Amino acid sequence: MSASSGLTTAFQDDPGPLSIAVMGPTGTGKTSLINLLSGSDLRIGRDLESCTDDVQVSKPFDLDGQMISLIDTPGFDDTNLSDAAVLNMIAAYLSYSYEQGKRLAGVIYTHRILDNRVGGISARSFRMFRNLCGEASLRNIIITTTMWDQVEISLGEQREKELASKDAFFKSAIEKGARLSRHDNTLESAQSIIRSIIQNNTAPVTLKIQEELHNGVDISDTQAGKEITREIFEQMERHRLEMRGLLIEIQEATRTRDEESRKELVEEKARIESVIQRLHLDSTNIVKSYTDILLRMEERLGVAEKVNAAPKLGSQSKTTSGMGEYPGQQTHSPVVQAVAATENSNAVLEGKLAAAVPVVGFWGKLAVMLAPFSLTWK
Ligand SMILES: Nc1nc2c(ncn2[C@@H]2O[C@H](COP(=O)(O)OP(=O)(O)OP(=O)(O)O)[C@@H](O)[C@H]2O)c(=O)[nH]1
Ligand SMILES: [Mg+2]
Repeated sequence: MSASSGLTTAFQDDPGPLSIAVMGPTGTGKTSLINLLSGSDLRIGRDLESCTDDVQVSKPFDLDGQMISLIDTPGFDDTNLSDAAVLNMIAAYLSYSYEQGKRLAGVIYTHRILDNRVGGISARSFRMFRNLCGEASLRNIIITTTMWDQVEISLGEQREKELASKDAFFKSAIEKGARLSRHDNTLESAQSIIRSIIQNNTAPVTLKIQEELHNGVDISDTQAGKEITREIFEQMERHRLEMRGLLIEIQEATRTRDEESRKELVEEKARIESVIQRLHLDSTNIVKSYTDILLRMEERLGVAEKVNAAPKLGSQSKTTSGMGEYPGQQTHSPVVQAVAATENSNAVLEGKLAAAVPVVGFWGKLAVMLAPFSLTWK
């Protein structure tokens, strides 16, 4: 039996490339892994700034005779985007592709083995990931620790053991079928992650959020949406308590005429006030953005219709536009471009566009509206 027949067994009814989503906190190497495997040129991060700010799809690549494409996502602890915006983007893509009949072969969750403590951010990101994926999909999930080329192997192994054995980290996910793998920045380790997803699964996976949105649940009522709201309220409550303490300190500084301290405290109060305001906006954004996305979608669909109406340049040829011109190469590619270019089986959902997450019925409607564009989400 050839390698390719082994790989395709589970998915042979689907002639397109297999889709695998890559998620995880910012800076954990998602885009680098995708570029390494696919030969794509998606932008990777420098310093501590978050990089990927929209959902983007790699150009398809061949592994053991099976075409695969990888879906890159922004991390939940993004420095520029709120968690709600990130959820909106990921959910919109997942819901949209699901309605187009595309199914995921699996999901890779990345975590830096370099981090000697798994802080609140990593834990929160993984919690969000669990809520997004649900329990039933865990067998299709590979938790990949990255950057093994930067850590002493014994130290890495010690951390890996901890990650796999502590309830706060990956233990319960592993017990329910998720698997751990390592990536040391080599093509070999990257390919073995993909092989283990494909060879170990017998069916494609539907993530919890895809199921929820498909069944008409509002984004804010999905498990992941509720988790985001809960976290936002928790943060707001913490800041409100801080604020109360500050007010008492300001009163005290005023009473003792300590002008310097009073000034500093007032500045701190203003900072916390703006954080609370931002969190409040985040909490309402999930629902409010429905109207925004509807308007912007309609605008873009108008353009897409024009694209569709125009004579198709070699539209039936899947190759003429060339692998090098896939939309994922463009920053902030509009969905219209993705629609127009999907004959080449790649697509990017513009982050800002997808940031407004819809009620499911909208996506159903959108799927119908876009049907004439023969979208092929791979
Ligand atoms: N040494 C080493 N560096 C890596 C590895 N993977 C990624 N990096 C570096 O880590 C930084 C972040 O990588 P990205 O691929 O942009 O990470 P990301 O998860 O896509 O980050 P966001 O897009 O911000 O969510 C870059 O400077 C990469 O060069 C790895 O396996 N080994
Ligand atoms: Mg990235």
